[in-house]
Amino acid sequence: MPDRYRKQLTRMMSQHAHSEVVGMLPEGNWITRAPSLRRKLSLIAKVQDEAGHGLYIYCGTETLGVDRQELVEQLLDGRAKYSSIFNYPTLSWADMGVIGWLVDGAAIVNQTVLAKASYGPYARAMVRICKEENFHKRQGYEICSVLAHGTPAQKAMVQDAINRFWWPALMMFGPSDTDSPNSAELLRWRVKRKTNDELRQRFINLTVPQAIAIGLTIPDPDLHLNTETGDWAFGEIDWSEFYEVLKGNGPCNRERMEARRAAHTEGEWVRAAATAHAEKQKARQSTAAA
Ligand code: BYC
Repeated sequence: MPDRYRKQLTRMMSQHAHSEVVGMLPEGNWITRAPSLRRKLSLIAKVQDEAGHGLYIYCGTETLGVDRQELVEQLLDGRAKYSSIFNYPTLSWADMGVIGWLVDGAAIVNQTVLAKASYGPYARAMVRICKEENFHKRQGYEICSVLAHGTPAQKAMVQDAINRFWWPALMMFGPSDTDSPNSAELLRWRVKRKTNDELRQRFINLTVPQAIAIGLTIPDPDLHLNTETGDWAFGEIDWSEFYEVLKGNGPCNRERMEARRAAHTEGEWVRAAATAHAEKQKARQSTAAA
């Protein structure tokens, strides 16, 4: 395997795994405040799924000969990135709907293509992850639809959530193609099969009609259908905000990293117990084999 291929995959897959794990925090914040038992069950299941996604992808990176502990340390000491979207706060229950609809929706658009990536362990993880993300997206859209057809206050709450999450969701696809240093190499190796801008446009084309269907407004005065191409043309993305979030200056970067570090420290005994158990099993197996 070429060294650069291994390096690029390790970078991308580890960032992806970290995103799934950090991505549990904004939604975990609402589990105790879900408005009904049914909503609480779905939200718990969704957050648990995200943990599972992180684990599948960390396992995938191990097939590249990378130590998972090293990757986790890179996240905890700030050397590794995770998706910018998770540095925004979740201020209302409607945010749970909008995250499922827009954030998982964006993830599906990106990951359906990654399911055809040239590296088998990553591609195969994406197949299962996309199936689960589909459930997440539907439950999110259903929450939005119920609120959009609810009282004026509920409708205002879900509109406010879209207003806050729309632009950060578009930023999930990464910088525009002219400013994406990794794309050319990843496309050449067929890890990526579509560019950042192509996937962003696909997401917008899919999502705008969904917003219209439930009577919600996309917060972009420049949004209009280009009848020649069939694409929804959209306004300028504020890339300075994107790069500030990447530098650690988003609204919740510090809080997210503090939460991850605390969870890592508090989970030390679990890792020690699991290691001791694995060693015992190994010793038992070698005694039985002797
Ligand atoms: N946030 O050259 P580029 C989920 C970085 S979780 C932060 O275009 P590339 C979910 C990029 O890493 C979904 N950083 O990069 C979980 C690079 O930095 P380095 C997460 C970003 O790799 C819980 C630099 O900017 N999905 O679904 O060609 C609840 C230049 O960019 C971002 C994945 O991770 C960003 N948004 O393309 C709900 C998918 N964008 O490493 C949902 C897998 C860019 O050179 N990853 N950067 O220092 C990918 O598809 C690609 O890595 C990206 C970026 C499209 C994200």
